[in-house]
Amino acid sequence: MTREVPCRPHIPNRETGYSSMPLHLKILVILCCLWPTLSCAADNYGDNPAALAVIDELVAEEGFEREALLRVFTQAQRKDSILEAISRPAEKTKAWYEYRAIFLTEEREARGLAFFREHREALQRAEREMGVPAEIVVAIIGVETYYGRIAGKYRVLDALSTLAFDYPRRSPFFTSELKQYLLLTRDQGFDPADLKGSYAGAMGLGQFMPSSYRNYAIDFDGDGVIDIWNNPVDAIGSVANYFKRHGWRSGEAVVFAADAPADAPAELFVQSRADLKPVRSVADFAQAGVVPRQDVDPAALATAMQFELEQGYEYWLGLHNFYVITRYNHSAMYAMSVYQLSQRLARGMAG
Ligand SMILES: [Ca+2]
Repeated sequence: MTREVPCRPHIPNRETGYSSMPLHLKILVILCCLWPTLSCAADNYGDNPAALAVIDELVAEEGFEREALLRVFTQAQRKDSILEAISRPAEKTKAWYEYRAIFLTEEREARGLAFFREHREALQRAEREMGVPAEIVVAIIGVETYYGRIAGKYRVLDALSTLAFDYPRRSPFFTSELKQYLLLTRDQGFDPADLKGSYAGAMGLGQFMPSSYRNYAIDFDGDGVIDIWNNPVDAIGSVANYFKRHGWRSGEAVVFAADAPADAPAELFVQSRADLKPVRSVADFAQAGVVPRQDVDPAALATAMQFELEQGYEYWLGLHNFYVITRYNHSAMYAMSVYQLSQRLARGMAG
């Protein structure tokens, strides 16, 4: 890197020159002149052309101070570990019986009940005000971060800068998230170099990306700051608000077990994230052989799912609220894990 940082030792009288300076000032001068070399050796984004373009945009469009942003990007570090994590070959897609074994454990249930007891007031208030059941909010936080225990160890600034500027395939997405991040830290008075998250920049107990934070995170304890990292009350309110804003319908069912013939055509079932939206009626599915085991409004729109067990399959019909869970993470198995964990938690909460 060729960035030049001016050497600015505090020399009271420049005329006296270096040789007549006291020893402690000489040391200061040497350290001060050495510092740019040391900081240039670190792989930061202070003079990266794409970062400078982001700075130009934020100055022009959002009224940021250029110098302040330059200081931020000088602290932003490229991390190879982040590029390795995001480029890791996708694991073999897990079958449902393997996937659920990760999330539906006695320990995750027990810790979820402990989280519920500790934050009962906020969870019940969120349920009253936003119509989203406590057990759904707890299950999301449990699946995302094990109730805040695994919320990410990367600096969000490093994660988003590395992916915006050194991961071309998804550069537009992460550049946009980086700008949202700089806006949210300015709005909330956070130091952008401080906050931690996942290698992809997902933050706090509920793993919000910066754009989700700006759109859906709320100050649920009323202290004037939206802290989804260290304040479980804000995290709970924010997850509930995310569900409310994505159309959760209070009191409605989520998913029903169904029966289907072993030779049912694969096209009936969710195959990819593009198929998650319910567009076909329960009656229509019943006619095609996917029959709910309980009474369900035949006019309700649903998606049919076929989940692989160690032997054979199980079948489900997901309704609108199931679709809302997939807005958090666009995967049917994710939504089913959250739902089934929530049902275990609900039994424990009632007991
Ligand atoms: Ca707060």
